[in-house]
Amino acid sequence: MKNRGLFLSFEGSEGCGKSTQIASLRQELQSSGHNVVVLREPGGTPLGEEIRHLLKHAVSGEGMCPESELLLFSASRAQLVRQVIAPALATPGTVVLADRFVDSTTVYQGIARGIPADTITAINRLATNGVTPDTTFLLDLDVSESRTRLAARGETPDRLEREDDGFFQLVRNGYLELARSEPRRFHVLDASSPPESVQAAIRQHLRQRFHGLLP
Ligand code: Z5A
Repeated sequence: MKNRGLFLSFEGSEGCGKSTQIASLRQELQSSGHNVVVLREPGGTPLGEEIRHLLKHAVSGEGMCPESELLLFSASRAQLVRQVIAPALATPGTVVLADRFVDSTTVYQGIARGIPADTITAINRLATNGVTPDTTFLLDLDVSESRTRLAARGETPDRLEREDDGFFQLVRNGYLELARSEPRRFHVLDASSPPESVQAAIRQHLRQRFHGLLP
């Protein structure tokens, strides 16, 4: 492992299994003696959690324009990077597991909402302050399976979950395109296979890429 912490992010469409995989990886890393920090976006700080509410559930968020949405996701991230992620990565042996990071903005606000790429790049740079995941796992899932998993929860869909299938197809294609453009950082997994198979593929990749991280 390197002379600083390790940053792993998990991306994909709704219900693709990020939280499930992060929970099991967290346990395994802790059992191997690592200090593990688990985060979600938007959120992960007191300010970020309030922004999360505005973005997902608040009545005042209905009708939000794409530019406000971009800036709110990015404000949450700017705070998270400076308050939590950068300090955690300054400690060797720490592993940060992020349930979504900057690639979500590139795909949802950039590709799916259609905000120009140069604007997205500039805002992403400001928010992340140059902090980039060492590896990003993309859990690829088709739109109908994603819908089925969300429906099985029986919860009222939030503002973003109410977008139509066309929006989520753009999200899926956008992620796959982004992964193709950064093959060294992204590792794409078939999220429709059983959780244990996804878990095994994640472990195998981490063992190959980061010697000594897992037994
Ligand atoms: N968003 C954005 O637009 N821009 C940004 O910059 C950021 C985010 C950061 C955040 O939603 C929303 O914000 C999201 C993107 C947008 N919007 N949408 N739509 P969130 O944080 O509330 O939720 P999420 O990240 O979209 O996903 P999730 O609901 O938390 O799901 P998940 O963590 O990926 O999946 P899970 O909870 O582990 O699993 C879902 C279900 O599937 C559960 O019942 C599991 O038991 C089951 N599961 C898990 N794995 C499997 C496998 N392998 N097979 C079968 N069933 C499985």
